[in-house]
Amino acid sequence: MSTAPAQMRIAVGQLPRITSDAIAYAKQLGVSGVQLNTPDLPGEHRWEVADLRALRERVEASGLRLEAIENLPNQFFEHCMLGGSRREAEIGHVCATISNIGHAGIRVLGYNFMPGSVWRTWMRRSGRGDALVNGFDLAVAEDPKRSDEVLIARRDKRLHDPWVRGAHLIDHVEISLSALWQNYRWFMERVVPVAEKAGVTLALHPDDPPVTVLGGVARIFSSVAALEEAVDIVPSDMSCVDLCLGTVSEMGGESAVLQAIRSLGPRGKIAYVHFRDVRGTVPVFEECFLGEGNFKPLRVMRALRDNGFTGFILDDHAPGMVDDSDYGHRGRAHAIGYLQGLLEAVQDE
Ligand SMILES: [Mn+2]
Repeated sequence: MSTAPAQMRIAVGQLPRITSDAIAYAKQLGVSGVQLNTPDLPGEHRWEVADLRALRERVEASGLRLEAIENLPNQFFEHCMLGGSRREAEIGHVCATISNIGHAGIRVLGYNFMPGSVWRTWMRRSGRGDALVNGFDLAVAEDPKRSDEVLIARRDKRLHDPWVRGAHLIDHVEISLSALWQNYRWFMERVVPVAEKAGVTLALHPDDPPVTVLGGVARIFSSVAALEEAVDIVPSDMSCVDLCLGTVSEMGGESAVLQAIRSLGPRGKIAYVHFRDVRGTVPVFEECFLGEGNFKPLRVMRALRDNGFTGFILDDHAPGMVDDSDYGHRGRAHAIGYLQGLLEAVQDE
């Protein structure tokens, strides 16, 4: 296992599995690493060290670095989030999984604490030059007559399409902000000591969209202040954020993005960065190409450099271009190239 280079770098990410094509794509783009999102591994309740180690070894055999795994399957910890009857059993499996990730030589686990998941109210609207972009309008999300227009991300390998249509399809659970904060504290009190022992950095993704409730389910990480509170709830060097610039831009545009970097960066609390942007802020926003959103990408890359960030950066998502794949190879290649140019520029200044 190699140690992480202590400087900003780019990774290809949000891959569901390591294939020869995924490795070739990353190598063709000239990045140094890859990140996997909810990898397709055996296990209904937890992941085992042999499977995790095989992932890392396959990536490293190609000369790349496995930077992080992002997201455990929702069913691994949904009772932990909601305070359900199975949470004691789940937390044992989650702690074992974090320990196994460390034993496998993987140093970062991205996670979220969003029982209500990611919501959008359109997926394929015309962006620049008719590129396909998704977006969100709170008025649609809150209108029971328009619940068919809502699309909710489901990280469930049994589903072919990760987006499920219909706000009315979510389970009829309701949870308040204060109960969710209590559950988050309960969760962190148990996982942080395990992460410390395992040498695994936990990286919290903010709630996307960043609104305080959707469908009766609270969303606690919807502001920069909430992210600051999260990393201190159980103080530890291993408790950090996956700073999704797109989500923070949805909160408050460039000023929110710069505020988050200036507050969390110097404390070493930004484990890695999702570098994407939107136009508009809640209640209405739409994803877009870098350079046409709320923030100036060069200004933000400089802020990352100047505030002590030394982790990896990925594109997260990108608009769908002509003849693009489901993964978005074309839109992502544009974003990665854009980021590589910015990074070279700010590292040379
Ligand atoms: Mn993100």
